[in-house]
Amino acid sequence: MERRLVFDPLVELMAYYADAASVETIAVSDNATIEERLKNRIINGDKLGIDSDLKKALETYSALEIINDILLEGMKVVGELFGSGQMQLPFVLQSAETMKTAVAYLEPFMDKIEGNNSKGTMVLATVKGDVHDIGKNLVDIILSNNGYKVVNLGIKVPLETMLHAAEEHNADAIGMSGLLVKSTAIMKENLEVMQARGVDIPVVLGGAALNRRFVDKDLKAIYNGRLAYAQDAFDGLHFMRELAEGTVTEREVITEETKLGQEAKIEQELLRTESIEQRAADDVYQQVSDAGGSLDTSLKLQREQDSLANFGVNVTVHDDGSHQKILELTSDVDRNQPIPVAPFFGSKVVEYHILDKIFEYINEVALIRGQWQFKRGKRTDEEYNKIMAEEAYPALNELKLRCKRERLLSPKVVYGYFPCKAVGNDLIIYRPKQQDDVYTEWTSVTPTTITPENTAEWLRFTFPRQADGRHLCLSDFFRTTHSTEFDVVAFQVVTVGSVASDYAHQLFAKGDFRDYLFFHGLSVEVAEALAEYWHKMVRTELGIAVNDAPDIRRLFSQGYQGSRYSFGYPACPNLDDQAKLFQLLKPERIGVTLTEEFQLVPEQSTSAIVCHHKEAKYFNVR
Ligand code: B1M
Repeated sequence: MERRLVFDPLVELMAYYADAASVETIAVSDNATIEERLKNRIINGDKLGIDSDLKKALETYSALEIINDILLEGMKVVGELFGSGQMQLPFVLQSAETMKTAVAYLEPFMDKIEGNNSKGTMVLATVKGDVHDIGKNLVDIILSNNGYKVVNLGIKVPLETMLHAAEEHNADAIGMSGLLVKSTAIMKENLEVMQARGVDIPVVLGGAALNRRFVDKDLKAIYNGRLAYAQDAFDGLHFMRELAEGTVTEREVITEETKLGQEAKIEQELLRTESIEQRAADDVYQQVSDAGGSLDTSLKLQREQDSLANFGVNVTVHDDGSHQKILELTSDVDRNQPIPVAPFFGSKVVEYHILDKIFEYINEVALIRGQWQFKRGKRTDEEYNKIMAEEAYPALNELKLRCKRERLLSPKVVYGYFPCKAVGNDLIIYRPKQQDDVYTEWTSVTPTTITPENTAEWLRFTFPRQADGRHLCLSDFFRTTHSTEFDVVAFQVVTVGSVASDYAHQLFAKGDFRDYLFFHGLSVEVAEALAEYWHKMVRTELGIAVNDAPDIRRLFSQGYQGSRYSFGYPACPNLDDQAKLFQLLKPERIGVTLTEEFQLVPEQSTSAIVCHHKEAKYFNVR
């Protein structure tokens, strides 16, 4: 049974992101006072020639007064404009850059006696096992340039390191960030340890896998210290502001009684906003997409269709060859689809240098609206198109040229085709019996010479099955062990190389915040584009690309036969399957390694299992 998209995910996604506007530049008249000029420079992100204005201001004010009373007032306006949806993130970062430039100019004029002038200190880290950097770094940029001291400990940070740093720097709060679902469990674990040790320092938590409900309901119940959920970097700033304003500077002591009262209040609030919160949780889920929304919208569609349909479940008893009776619960997926002929068995490494080809596969919606956060807001089409034409696309075009000129991206692929068969929820991958080096194109077993005699089981994946709906499981898209035919599955790992991660880090370290956001966003979306492009190559080699939608943008919403699933996605959520994929492909050959928490290094890398079956589309096993 083929499932069809009945609406355009791209259009859906554009509507989803169309919720913020951007602000016009504030004109600075020649008669403006020096205070106005400086404040407006911050708001406009105008750092060119700021030294002369600062020099003039120093005739009247001390360096500290300039920072606190003039420049930070400008940043406050920036925060308000962002909060009200009138200013786009890239412009906020440009303001932060200007702030940083100004502070660097003023620093030598500050008395040593003025000591630590910060409004408060946050120890900030991405939690253990998680490599995601950008969200935390945005928090760092916003806080540091609003007068707070940030001790940024980096990624994969164990709790001990955070606590040690908090003590050493006499921190007012700890900020934990994390994008993985697992990271939410690590945050919980951290809070439990802190609670057990009687630590009650205020903590703020952020990251895409979290939601307010989880923090308010589950996490607040286990930690006596002040705890807050931050949806974005400015929420982190508000939290620190509250601390600085004294509402919680004397660490809030929550007695059992007040805690119970607080819980009741939360419960009441949760009940009242049940539907809103549920929607918010769904929203988080909706955002969970590497494909810039196509995954989410496809899933949404699938969910809608599933809720209307009444699917049968097949239960069969069979013998798996070892004379064991297996009770098999399967879906109604057609197991008799023709199997495409693989061009080879085994794996290959490809170094790909034609960036322009990969650029064609960039999902610009995911990049411009998702990564760069240019939002449409209440602007008319005309106004928004103007921003696209004057800001977003020139930035994109310039950056593409820079990437080519300075070789900032180094695309590499390792991929392969493997014989396979399914049994129940397992997918068995076979290898040649008579060939030791399997990390090459196999010679002893080819798609035309394969037999049960010249192959042996190599490894097997066990995928979860949907508890309801169609009862789908990834293994359903392959021939079973009953069949005399071997099926074929492809795997791929792509990267744009550590050169991209290094360059992004350099931009952040230099304080080129806007460029950092732009380049990091582009580099991760190019990794995704390379994955999309390579999936296209795989379909072409399998001879099924004839079913591709002609418009590349339709490919982002699975306008092709089969599917590319990444481990960690809703259909195959077990990230530890990455280890098996590494066994099959040895991606170390293209410089990609796996952390103990199954994260890919360099960051701008992604892996996938590719199914050719017509019914293989995104689904969710939750
Ligand atoms: Co992928 N990825 N990804 N990915 N990716 C996620 C994280 C995922 C949730 C998507 C999904 O399920 N479909 C999922 C993890 C699920 C899980 O845990 N099981 C996932 C997966 C599975 C993977 C791979 C493992 C897939 C695979 O290859 N098998 C793979 C792993 C990569 C690796 O190991 N290096 C992978 C790859 C990739 C790309 C390379 C293609 C790309 C870049 C990844 C990267 O950034 N390093 C990518 C992307 C783009 C995403 C999503 C779509 C977006 C991430 C992002 O860049 N956000 C993501 C899904 C999602 O988040 N919606 C997803 C932009 C960034 C600025 O936001 O960091 O959330 P964020 O920070 C925000 C707020 O959250 C908040 O403020 C920031 C600014 O507003 N915030 C704080 C964050 N921390 C805060 C702290 C605070 C306050 C606010 O105070 C302390």
